[in-house]
Amino acid sequence: MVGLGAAGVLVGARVQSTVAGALAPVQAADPTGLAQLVPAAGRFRIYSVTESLPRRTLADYRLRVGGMVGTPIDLGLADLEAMPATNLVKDFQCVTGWRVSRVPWTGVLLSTLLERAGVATGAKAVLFHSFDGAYTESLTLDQARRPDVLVAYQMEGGPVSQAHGGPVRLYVAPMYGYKSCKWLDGIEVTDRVQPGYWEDRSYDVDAWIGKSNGRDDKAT
Ligand SMILES: Nc1nc2c(c(=O)[nH]1)N[C@H]1C(S)=C(S)[C@@H](COP(=O)(O)O)O[C@H]1N2
Ligand SMILES: [Mo]
Repeated sequence: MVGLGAAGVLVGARVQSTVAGALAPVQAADPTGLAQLVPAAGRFRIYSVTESLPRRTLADYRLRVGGMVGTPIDLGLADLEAMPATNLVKDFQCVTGWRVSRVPWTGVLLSTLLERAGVATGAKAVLFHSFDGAYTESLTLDQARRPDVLVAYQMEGGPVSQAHGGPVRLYVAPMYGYKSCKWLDGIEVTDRVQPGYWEDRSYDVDAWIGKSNGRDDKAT
């Protein structure tokens, strides 16, 4: 692959590891003690580019949709849950090679939120903000309106856990995992695509699974 390669993600991400209860590295990397939550990660690996896993209580959680929109909106988790829900069962694949097949996801289509806020003329893209204070991601408006791009509040049959980016994370089914911004608290409509955290570190902005990052036939 091009750029940093897999090691770039693993080292840069201060990876909190995981498969099948391999907890030692997680505890070592987690001064907050929140790593206890990680066994629930199951087949996933838990990533955070920050030192600890950020937390929002359900009562405190807000998702803001703003930028180039007609009507900025500000939603709590209950507001999201009251909107039409979409269920998807789809794979999750990290650019470093691990893949979790047939994951159930539930949430609100990003397109529904954009429609509700009203995208302004001249807008071209969407920038996602995380309440970890460090991670961002982006999509073109066309990508953002796809029927397999979800603002997810459930995965694997339960609430999105804190470790997986709860209470709300993005899920961009056709792209590598780094597009699926965890701890999502802001959706900003913009006039251009702004490269996100890993894209500033050499990963492709268009992160189509199997067709980006120079790994067309290496994605497994
Ligand atoms: N805020 C934030 N979102 C993030 C990341 C991160 O480090 N911070 N890592 C990304 C990467 S590279 C992957 S593969 C997935 C991992 O999701 P998981 O931790 O739920 O397995 O989250 C993505 N979203
Ligand atoms: Mo990833």
